[in-house]
Amino acid sequence: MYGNAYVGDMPNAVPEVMCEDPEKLAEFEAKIERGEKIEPHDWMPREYRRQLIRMIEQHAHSEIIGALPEGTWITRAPGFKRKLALLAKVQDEVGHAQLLYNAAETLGKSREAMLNDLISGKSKYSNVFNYPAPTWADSAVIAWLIDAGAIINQVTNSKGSYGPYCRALERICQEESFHLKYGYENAVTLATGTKKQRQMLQDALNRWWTPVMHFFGPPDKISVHTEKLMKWKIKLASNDEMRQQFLNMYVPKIWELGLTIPDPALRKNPETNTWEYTEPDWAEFMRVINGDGPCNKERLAVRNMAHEKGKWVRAALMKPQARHVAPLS
Ligand code: BYC
Repeated sequence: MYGNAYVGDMPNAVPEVMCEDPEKLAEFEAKIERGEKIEPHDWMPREYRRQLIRMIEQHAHSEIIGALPEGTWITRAPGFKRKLALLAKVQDEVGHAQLLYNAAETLGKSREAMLNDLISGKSKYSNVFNYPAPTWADSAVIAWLIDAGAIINQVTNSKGSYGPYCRALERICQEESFHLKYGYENAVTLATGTKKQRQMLQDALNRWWTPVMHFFGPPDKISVHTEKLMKWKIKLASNDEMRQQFLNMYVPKIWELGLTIPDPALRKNPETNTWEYTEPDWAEFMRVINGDGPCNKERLAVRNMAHEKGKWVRAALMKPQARHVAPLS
């Protein structure tokens, strides 16, 4: 089934991809099959372009909005070294957004339009950043487990078909690896600390488990875009495959720290070699990604404020004289 891009609004409307020049489409798909990259100047189906813009834009928004929950801990980080590390991490995340907006722009949507769609609530961004980070342990869990999930997703998709997105992902993954180590170190410090610190970490894990399970997207059987994205190698693994990979790699590490995962049904089935778990509440997921999570309004209000306050900077940078380099005296 070809997702939701249809030409015309009649009941017998045809999927847009079927209106493409069949020869060009076949050539395009053969190129992807051979493992070659599609570059911005290459011919591509409108639906491929639309899907890439949607996904890369959402990813870019997730990076700038994702800087907010951890960003609130910069002024309160315990100790100077952690403050420096967190500052660098948050700065990296904003830099990732920059790389991703650049990649999305190669497909023809302007940065201004993307930012407007974020602020107006038209575009989505990752569910996880609509939850609060009330303790230092929450920032540790974000940096460890959310970044771990992001690495699984991004390393996989960096082998994809669209050149600019893949190159951005490769660079991003290198930085995310540092974030993961930083998050893990913070988690280990809390797990091996006082009883109060261990409890703080456990409470944070309890809060984040459901959002982390949601992070990889809805189950394959109800995912809207996976089939098409995988056919065109925009996505190299399905949502459930990535969730399984995360569980395989991180459940043992979480248990190793003496933490309890808040899902009594979680176990690896030795016969199927897959993890069984209680389905996280998908109704909650839908509410959160559609604007009704605990922090959606707050996140967009902060983003809007930053956008407004930065107006004069953008205007100054766009002035022709701002582009001249001052002569050396
Ligand atoms: N959150 O058909 P499906 C980071 C939406 S940031 C919100 O399965 P798809 C970090 C989906 O968009 C890294 N929405 O979708 C930053 C679709 O809605 P629309 C974030 C979600 O695209 C700062 C609908 O549900 N990573 O690491 O095949 C600090 C149906 O879903 C989510 C990326 O953005 C979600 N979790 O697969 C720390 C990776 N999941 O658009 C860390 C790039 C699904 O039809 N994105 N939806 O209205 C992807 O890989 C894919 O888009 C997904 C979803 C796997 C997320």
